[in-house]
Amino acid sequence: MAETTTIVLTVFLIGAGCIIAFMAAIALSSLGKPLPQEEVSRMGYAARRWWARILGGAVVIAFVVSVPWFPYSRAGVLGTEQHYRVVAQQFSFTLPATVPANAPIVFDVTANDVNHGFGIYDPAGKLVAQVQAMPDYVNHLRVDFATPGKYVVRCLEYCGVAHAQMQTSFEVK
Ligand SMILES: [Cu+2]
Repeated sequence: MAETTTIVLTVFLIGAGCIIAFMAAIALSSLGKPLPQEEVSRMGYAARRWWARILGGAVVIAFVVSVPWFPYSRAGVLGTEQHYRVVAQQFSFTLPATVPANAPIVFDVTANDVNHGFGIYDPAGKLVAQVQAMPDYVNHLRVDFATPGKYVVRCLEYCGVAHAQMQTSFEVK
């Protein structure tokens, strides 16, 4: 605890020192006669031009660097997945008892009465995927379960008095 306090105090003092030094530098730089307005405008436009170039460059670099992570290369497996129908209704889910692990699958999610939420929790209790379950509409939720085990499904949208009890599970193997 004492160590944390020391770290926080050190970070605060260094940060405060930097801010004070920055303010002092600005105060010192503004000593003397004020600059003419044209000069201030010229400097302002120059700073803005450089800011636009730096930001524009950063956007282009971020775009180029992130190209390998675009999802288009994975489009090849689309259409080959197994589809599983999920129907939500007050206050239960109708869904398959088991789904395969390590294979891309698609849940076709709909509802019989009102809007529900279809939330999938992995064996460790972490939310891994979720989509809305709506009447007269099918949402396609694409998942690929790497870990076999028991997955809990919970309704994630308030749907009536027993909403809090609306949960079930399925097996991934
Ligand atoms: Cu609900």
